[in-house]
Amino acid sequence: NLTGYVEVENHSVVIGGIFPVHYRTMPTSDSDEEIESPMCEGFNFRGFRWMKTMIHTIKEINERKDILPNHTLGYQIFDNCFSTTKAMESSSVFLTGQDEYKSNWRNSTGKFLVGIIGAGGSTMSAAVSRIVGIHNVPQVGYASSSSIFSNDIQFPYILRTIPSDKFQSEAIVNLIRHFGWVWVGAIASDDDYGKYGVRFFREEMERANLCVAFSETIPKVYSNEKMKIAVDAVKSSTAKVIVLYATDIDLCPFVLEVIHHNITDRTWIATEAWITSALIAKPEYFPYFGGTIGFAVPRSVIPGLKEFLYDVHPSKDPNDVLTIEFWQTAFNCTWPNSTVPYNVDHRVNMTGKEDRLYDMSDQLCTGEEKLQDLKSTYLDTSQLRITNNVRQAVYLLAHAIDRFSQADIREEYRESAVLENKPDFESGKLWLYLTKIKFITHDGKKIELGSNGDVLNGSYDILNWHMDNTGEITFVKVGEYKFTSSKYEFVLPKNSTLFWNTESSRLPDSVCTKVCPPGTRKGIHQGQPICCFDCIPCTDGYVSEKPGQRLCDPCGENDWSNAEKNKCVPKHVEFLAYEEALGFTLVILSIFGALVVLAVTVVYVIHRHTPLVKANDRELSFLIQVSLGITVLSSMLFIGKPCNWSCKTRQVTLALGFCLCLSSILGKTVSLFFAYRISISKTRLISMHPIFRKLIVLICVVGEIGVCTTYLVLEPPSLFKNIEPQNVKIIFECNEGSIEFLCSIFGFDVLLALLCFVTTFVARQLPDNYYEGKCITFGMLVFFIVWISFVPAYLGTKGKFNVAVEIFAILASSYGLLGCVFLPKCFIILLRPKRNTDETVGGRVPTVDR
Ligand code: TCR
Repeated sequence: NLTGYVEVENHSVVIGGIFPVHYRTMPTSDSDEEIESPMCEGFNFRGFRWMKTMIHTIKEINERKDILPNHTLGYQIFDNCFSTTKAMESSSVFLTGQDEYKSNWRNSTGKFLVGIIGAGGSTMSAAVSRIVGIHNVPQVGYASSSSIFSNDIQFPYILRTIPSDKFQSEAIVNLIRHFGWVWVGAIASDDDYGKYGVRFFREEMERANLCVAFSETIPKVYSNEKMKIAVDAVKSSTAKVIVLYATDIDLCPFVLEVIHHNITDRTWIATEAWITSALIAKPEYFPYFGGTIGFAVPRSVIPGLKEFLYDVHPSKDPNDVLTIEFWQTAFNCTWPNSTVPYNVDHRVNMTGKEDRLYDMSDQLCTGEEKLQDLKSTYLDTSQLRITNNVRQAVYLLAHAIDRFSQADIREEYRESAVLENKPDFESGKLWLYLTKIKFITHDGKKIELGSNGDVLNGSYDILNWHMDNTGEITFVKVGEYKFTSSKYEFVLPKNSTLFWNTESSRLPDSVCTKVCPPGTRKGIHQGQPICCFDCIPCTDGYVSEKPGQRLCDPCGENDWSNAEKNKCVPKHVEFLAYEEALGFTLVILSIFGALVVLAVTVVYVIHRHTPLVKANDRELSFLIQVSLGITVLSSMLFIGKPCNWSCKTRQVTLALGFCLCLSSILGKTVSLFFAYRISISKTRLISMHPIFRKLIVLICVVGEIGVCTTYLVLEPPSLFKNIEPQNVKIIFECNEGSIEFLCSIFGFDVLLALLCFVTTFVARQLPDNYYEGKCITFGMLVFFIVWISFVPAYLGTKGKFNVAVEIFAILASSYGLLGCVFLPKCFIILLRPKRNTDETVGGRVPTVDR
């Protein structure tokens, strides 16, 4: 029941081989009396080519004079039908020559079996290795890439010429990273290849901080529900890039399912096992699978192989059932008198129905069919990748035997010991040679394996599926991935054209959540993959300038976030500006005040000879006018962007202005007070000499100037930028330096004001000239009310309003004094000139003369 090829006669040693020449075993019919090994179905042209390649390589080695010059290699090759049971059956036949069912073991070929090539996929190799491993028979895998074989303890006698999937999984993650995908799905076949490959892939993804959107398996035996789970995962996920970790044969039902469900707009990442598979790279599948990108074992050209492959004809050997089946399947005819019954392929399709792909044709084969006209995977030598691995596997074994046969260091390893097939020969010893073999292949590649039988360094081609002008799928090499056990090199030239099967034909993006735009940050949910997140706007004062930031960055001291939170902008600077309404109004008020003061002065100057003006001490009045002008205009120093000099001058000017004003008033009131004392004592006291009034003013002003100067020298006020990080704006204000000094200069003013008030209040009974005393009392009251209410208002405001309150107080008090002291007099001077006569002045009261 096992099919394959044997050639052992006249050969010194035999190499075993196991290849998947069929896709699957047929279900056994229960009615059979005898228990039989299941039959195979679905002819695999690729596997047939691999098998032929092994034979071709052995033939080549036998003809060579430099390897094993005195000996020739025989072979015994079996088909494993892509099934574990068949593979194990073959391996037991290798060792015993008998079917598993019969228990009397005997030597299979009568020759020494040095090693086995195969057995195809990882799961089968693992099974074979369990049997032959216990007999220490070395095994060289050509397609068994699973990382499990790197484990020396579990699989001590297996070597391979295909790199471990560890490298491929790493390579896939690097590819994903290269294209900026972060959210990728994975589908694996339900065997050692898919499962271990995807496991490694997931670990690598995690390490690279990327996310696996889903990870499903394709069932080995068709199951509707299991397939549905995988397909639904693909359909419902937002991941547009999906890794398919499976052999082409296992992948077929899934591919049909994808087409059945019309799943387009996905980019598939292929593993080396299906990237160049003719089963999947069919033009009719291109709308769904075009643009596939993935890795492949480097291809090679094998001299002479093409001719050897063409040299196949069923008439050569009527017992060669594989060739007959090949012929029948390739040309869809029946070989005359053929006993080959299984030329069918029962494939279960996505609807669960059986789908007969090939059937016995009524047409008889003539034997004249032309292989040249045939388009078959078997004859396609453009993609010799695994095929080349088969060749290298055979060479590896042959080189080891060669080396081994020359080693005569120790008796039991001598050539004769091997070649005379002595029973005491331990095939396990060959292993020691196998792992040390280094050789150069026909295409100049260096083959060298690690002590655990793994390929140490190598490369993958990066292939991309394009459609050429003739409507055929071509595998375009777009880059290369070189690796050693510690390093890798990813070469994907910029100018290589990539085909993407997306609507826009542009690089697909595969993300769970779109990258957060600037102005927001990623808010990752607890327990969810890091690739899925919410975009949370930055808080005030924080920005994210680049898309996809994890955190928002704080703006510097002088900056604040803009409304979109994507840029720091200079903080708004706050001060009472001339341009704004409030500032402007205050300026107008202060200029108006100054003009009124000027007007009063003009009136006084014009009427300087009238009794009223004379009676009230012209000089002091003038000084009051000047000082009021100063205070009114000093409010201008508070408006506008503060700077060092304006900070220094503003309070001092104000204090001096008030000092001058109040001391001048005091000068007046003091003389009133004296006049009063005179009037009540009725004694003729010497009235105050006018020079004393000026002296008072002088002393007060000089004192105030002294204090102010010390203030400015010792602890001057200065500009202060109020930058609080949590503040939206920078407030330009003045730091008043020493509060004590400030209080004392204004305290002096207040003292003067109090003195004024007291002296006039006491003298209020005096019917003075033009109610001077009463007016001043009233003016002082206004002054006090304004400044007392100023205090709470000042403390209750911030920033520029603070300044505005102060200006208001200055203007109000100045206007108050102006109004109270000068308005009634101007009224009399201008509108009641009759009252401004000597009689009035002198008639009522003793003149406070000068
Ligand atoms: N390793 C797979 C089997 C396999 C394969 C292939 C089968 C590989 N490459 C190409 C057919 C064609 C890689 C395994 O199971 O280990």
